[in-house]
Amino acid sequence: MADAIPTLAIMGHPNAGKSSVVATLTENDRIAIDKRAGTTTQADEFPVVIDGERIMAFIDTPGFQNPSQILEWFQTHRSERDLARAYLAVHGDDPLYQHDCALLRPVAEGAGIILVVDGSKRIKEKDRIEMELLRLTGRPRMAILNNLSKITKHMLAWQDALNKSFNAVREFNAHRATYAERIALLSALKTIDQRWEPMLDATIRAFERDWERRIDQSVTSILELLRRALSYRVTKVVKVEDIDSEGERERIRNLLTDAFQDGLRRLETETQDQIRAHFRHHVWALASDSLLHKDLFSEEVGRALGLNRHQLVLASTAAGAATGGAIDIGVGGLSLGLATLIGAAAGGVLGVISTAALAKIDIQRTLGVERFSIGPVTNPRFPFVLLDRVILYCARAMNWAHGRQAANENDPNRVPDREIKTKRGFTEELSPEDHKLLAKYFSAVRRGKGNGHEEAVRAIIKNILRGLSVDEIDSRAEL
Ligand SMILES: Nc1nc2c(ncn2[C@@H]2O[C@H](COP(=O)(O)OP(=O)(O)O)[C@@H](O)[C@H]2O)c(=O)[nH]1
Ligand SMILES: [Mg+2]
Repeated sequence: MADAIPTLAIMGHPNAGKSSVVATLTENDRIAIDKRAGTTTQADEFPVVIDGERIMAFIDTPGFQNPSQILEWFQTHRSERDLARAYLAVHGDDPLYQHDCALLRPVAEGAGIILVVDGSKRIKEKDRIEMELLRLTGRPRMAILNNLSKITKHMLAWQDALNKSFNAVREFNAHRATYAERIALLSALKTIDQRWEPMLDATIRAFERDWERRIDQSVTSILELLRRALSYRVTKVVKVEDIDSEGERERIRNLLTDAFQDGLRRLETETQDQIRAHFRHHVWALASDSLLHKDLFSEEVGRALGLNRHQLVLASTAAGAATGGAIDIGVGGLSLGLATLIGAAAGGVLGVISTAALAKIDIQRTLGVERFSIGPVTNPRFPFVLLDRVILYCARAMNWAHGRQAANENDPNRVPDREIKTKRGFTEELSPEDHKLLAKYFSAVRRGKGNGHEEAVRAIIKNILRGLSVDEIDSRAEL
């Protein structure tokens, strides 16, 4: 088994965070994790699958029940070459030893060992027993310090104790580990068994390729969102006799504006679903004050994201796009072939920062009906806000550890999140040239074009996404 792909048995106390570590390393947020001890009752194998191929496996174990009993046996049978295998050969069929055997079986079959400890707790006698018995197995073994709370005063003692019995000791937080930290952990596994080196190198390369591909897929989803959102229109046709007053027209205009905004919200949600799938997330918890919780057209979102006014004017002017504000209302009577444009109005507003409408509403009369239509988006700020928010969503998808699942975020003892560098818009930090390029692209896309700038825009967005998963994200926001 272990000859085929690197296989590691995750061991440790119940509630040390074993299942969480496995969930994070295998990016599987459907692994059962529970506050109550004993959620994991048998050894389950969780493979890492890339391109349909199993490239390594982690075995989530239930944790030790009688470590002193196993240690005693190991100590009196030291002459055995392979203690785990010998233990199973003797006790394998005895129902009394079922639990210990289930625990040791993967090791007996050749798996390496990862011991997970909660570094925030004091080391107890039971821990020393576990360390010693794992040392006696003679297997390649690494220890992971998974700090479950803010308490760090025991960490040094753990480091000392673990260093004596393990080939490698690493801090790894199952709730906060980033992509880079996962790769670093896999790299460190190479040092505990040289025979795994080629396999793990291949595994790491596969991970890196896969990560790059997810970024590409996400950029594709984002470009698709921009294309769809910026060319989006809503039309409503009403019989002339049903419109008996200007008040009725006003009502229809409002309905149309609502439908338009709902449509844009829906496009955003669909894109978010795609991005979440690219990064293999099914569950997570958002902090209640997250910008991702806020309405796309809300004041907070409008204020926090997108370009500042100065940048926007520069970019829009260069792109030859309307800077908003000016909307020709009341060009009544303009003839459009058979149809007559009988009115135009501003539809929707974007946050507090924008004085410009989101889009223009036209009303045309033809053959006994009035055709109300809204869109595409004319507000020059909106695409930057939309882009920033979908990037923020990517940051969340890329940096949320799968082992965290939808953990209770209100625990006062929990380690605070690192903050993201850019609390405000990501696009705001781009160069004026990039702003112009984006503005040109947005204005072309509005007219159903935009292919000419697409490659350059793809490169800009890709570069931003790459920057979201840097090695040291020491300032990460509550996303
Ligand atoms: N705050 C925090 N909680 C964690 C972390 N790792 C695990 N937990 C929590 O500790 C509890 C036990 O975790 P679990 O992975 O099921 O432990 P297992 O019994 O060793 O498999 C769960 O409530 C987890 O959410 C961590 O890194 N940080
Ligand atoms: Mg478990």
